[in-house]
Formats: sequence, C-alpha cells, structure tokens
Amino acid sequence: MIVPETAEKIKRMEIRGAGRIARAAAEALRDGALASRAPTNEAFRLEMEHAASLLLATRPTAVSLPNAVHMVMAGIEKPLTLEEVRAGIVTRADEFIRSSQHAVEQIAGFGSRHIRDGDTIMTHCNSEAALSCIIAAHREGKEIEVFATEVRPRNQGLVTIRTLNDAGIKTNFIVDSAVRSFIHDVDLVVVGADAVTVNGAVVNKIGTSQVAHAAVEARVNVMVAAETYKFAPRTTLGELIEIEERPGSEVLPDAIAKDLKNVTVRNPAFDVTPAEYIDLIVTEKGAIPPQMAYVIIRDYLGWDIGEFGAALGTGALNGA
Ligand code: RUB
Repeated sequence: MIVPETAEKIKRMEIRGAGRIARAAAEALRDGALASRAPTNEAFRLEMEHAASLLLATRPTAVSLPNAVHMVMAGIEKPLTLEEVRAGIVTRADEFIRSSQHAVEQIAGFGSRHIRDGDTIMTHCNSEAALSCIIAAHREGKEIEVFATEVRPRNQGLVTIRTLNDAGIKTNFIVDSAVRSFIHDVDLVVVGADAVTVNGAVVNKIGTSQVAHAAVEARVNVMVAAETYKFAPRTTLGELIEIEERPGSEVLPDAIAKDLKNVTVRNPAFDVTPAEYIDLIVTEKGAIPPQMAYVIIRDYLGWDIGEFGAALGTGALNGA
C-alpha cells in the first residue's frame, strides 16, 4: 500500500522539508483511500485512521504533517456512505496539495518585496518557501548574492546550492560554523520553518537559532518564509513542539563510535528561534511580525485543528 511506503520515505528523509512532507502525506492518504478495498464504512474508517497514525509517527517536529493529515481526514466520522467518505478524502487531499503549492508561489511574491537590489542573503538548510523568495527576487532582476550553509549532518545545503546555481544566482557555500564570520557581509537572513508556535517562535533546522542569533548581534534582519499550515494551533493550549533527535550514526559512524565508550552523540534535527530574533514571517496571507502568530492561528487554522496530532509534542521547547 502507498501509505507505508510514503511513511518509510519520510522517516528515511528521502522525502524531507516541511512542505513536501505535508503534500506527500496528503497524497498518500488520497491514494490509500482510492486503493482501499475495505468492504464497510467502519473498516474503511479504521484503515484510514491507521494510515493517518502511520504517517504521523514518522517525524515529530514539522507541524505541517499533523495539520495536513487533519485537514484531509476532517469529518470522516460524519454519517456518510463509504463512497462519500472516500470522495471527501480525495477532494480535501487534492485541495491541500493545490493550496500548498499556491501558498509557496504567494510567499515568493510577498517575500521578494523584502529583498532589495544588491542584497546579500544568508540561508540555512533547504526550504522551498525560503528559496522561492530568493529566486523570485532574482527573477525580478534584482542583483543578489547568497551565502548557503552546509547543514551538518545531512547536508541539505547541497540541495540548496544546486537549486541556486541552476537559477543562476551567485552563491557562496560555507560550513555551518562560518556563519558568524560572514554575517557582516550579509543584508538579510531568509529561512523556512517546520513549525511556528503561538508566541511566534520558529522551529527550523538545527543551527537556525545560531544563525538568527548572529544576525541579531550584527543587526541583520531575519525573515522566515512559512505557509500558514506550519503554524501550530495546539501550542495555544500550551502544547510543546517535540524536537526530533535522530540517530547518532548520522554524525559519527558506528565503526568509530563503538570504541568511544564515554562518548554519546547528540543529534537534534531542529532548534527553536525565539520571536525576538525574527523580524518578519512571510505567509501566503501576507507578511506579519512573529508576535502576530496568534492571529494566523485564530483566523486561518482554527483552534480545533490537529486532533490527529494530539499524541505529539511531548518533549521540548515551545518558545525562547
Ligand atoms: C528541513 C527544514 C526546512 C523546513 C522548511 O528539515 O528544516 O527549513 O522544513 O522547508 P529536514 P520548506 O531536511 O530535516 O526535513 O519551506 O521546504 O517546507
């Protein structure tokens, strides 16, 4: 079945990045619903709920995943026929995928307005929302240059520099620890988000908070590009965003680690950048100061979203 395959790919990071993960989950639920041979309404519902939990268990941090799953699964408990429930899932999944792609295009338009001709931009990790702003600015004819980090341990920076190179954008590739050395050459930091909490904190690839910290120290503006479905309604209830910790072998090969009995490798995949370090969050609804995250959650997501994410968020930081 399609769902376990997609879940495996998300877990192994063959599908990665919050937006892509969300779209892949919606697609898997849609294809799973279409392929299901469940004979009764009840059996179909159980199968789809199992599929949803499989997807939710893959990676805990990107809120786009539970938000997408919730949107696609919304209302499946209603008293409808099996075919109506199936059709609902297919329609909502297609709608989510379409609106998610459209959101990135809108963010590109809003975000590029904050990039000036002659700007040097620093980015971290590989975010399609962040890159869309940079590429849009370049296409508008602005003369820009980018500093892109390597992004240890999974080297997402390689994907970023390839995209920038192919777009014809002058790019400098630096190791993560060189951020502070180059921040004075930079006019603007642009990054993506895996989650935005109600207090405007941004959860993104590990190291983002260091980049933002260096930027604040150097008085360089920090702009975050994030679709509204990356905002986390359940943080209004005090729920915390769990920070995924990945296997130590991604950082230190087992062959070396096995001889270092006193060494523990810590490998958190994300960190939290407090709202005070962020100047602007660009969403498809417009650009907001991080302190307005509450409004996005209230007006565009609603408080009840994320029921399927109820089991998540047991572990880590919510804000500063
Ligand atoms: C990806 C990452 C990206 C956000 C936003 O982490 O931190 O910056 O997901 O990406 P990983 P996008 O590689 O561990 O998934 O804007 O593409 O949704």
